[in-house]
Amino acid sequence: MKLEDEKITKAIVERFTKKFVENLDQDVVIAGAGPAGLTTAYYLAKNGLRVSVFERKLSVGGGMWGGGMMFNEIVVGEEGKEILEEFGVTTEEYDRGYYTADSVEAISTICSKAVKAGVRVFNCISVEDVMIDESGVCGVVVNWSTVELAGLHVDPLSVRSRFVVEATGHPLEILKILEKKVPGKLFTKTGKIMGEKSMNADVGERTVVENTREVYPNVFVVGMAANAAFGANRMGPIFGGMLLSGKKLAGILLGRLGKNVEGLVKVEES
Ligand code: 48F
Repeated sequence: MKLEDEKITKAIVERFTKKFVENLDQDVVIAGAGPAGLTTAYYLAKNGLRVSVFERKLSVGGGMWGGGMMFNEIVVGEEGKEILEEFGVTTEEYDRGYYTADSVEAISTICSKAVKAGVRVFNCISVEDVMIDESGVCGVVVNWSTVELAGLHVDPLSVRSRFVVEATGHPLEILKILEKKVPGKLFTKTGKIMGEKSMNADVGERTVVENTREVYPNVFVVGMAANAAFGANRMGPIFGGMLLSGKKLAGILLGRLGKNVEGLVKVEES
């Protein structure tokens, strides 16, 4: 059979368009495909929700690939290890309460499981704004990352969703937009972004789970973004908190949609 170049093009364009159009009205849209965003997405899709993840970069995975300072191993605690094992990632005990995993195996497996559970990941697309109505945020505004990089004046497109998840990590991009453009205060002590504090793995790992919550009507923070929003410490290359935060948020969002799922953290209203 002779391959026709134009058929290859048509297949890609038609299939992508179908995928994009079928995902314009979601239960949950997640900005950022790091470990926290992908873990949230996995548990949501596994429990029947329609979930899209928009990722600015060509590759998904955020900061997990690089382990610590590009030594491509990650560390997790006891509960983080259990989540990695649930994903099928190999872990190895280093010392009591400290487990390691190959960072490439970890993030590629988490992403694969999320996609197989039904999550739609759109890479090379950045969330540049939110959609808003009387109930609060009701979707995201997206554009090709290349448009942003080239500084082109090209209008974006919109995707509706019941809930939006801020999973952009340290830069907290979605919350910065909200603080600047949207009326009303954030659900933090100051009503504003409180800002990430310096490294303290012990505190940061704990608070990242505590800070996983709603931060503006229909907008939830997860992973490093949760600590940056609520003024808590960064924790460096220990990743259990990212996974636990994602799992907790999935439980909260499923609960908000009336689906309390056994094994996920119970609904916690902010
Ligand atoms: O930074 P990232 O990995 O966030 P995370 O899931 O995990 C944090 C850890 O990697 C590490 C840590 C704790 O162990 O401190 O840093 O909370 O993933 C965030 C992803 O969001 C993408 C970005 O490219 C990255 O892959 N991103 C950032 N801004 C946007 C975005 C945006 N506006 N639109 C789409 N994606």
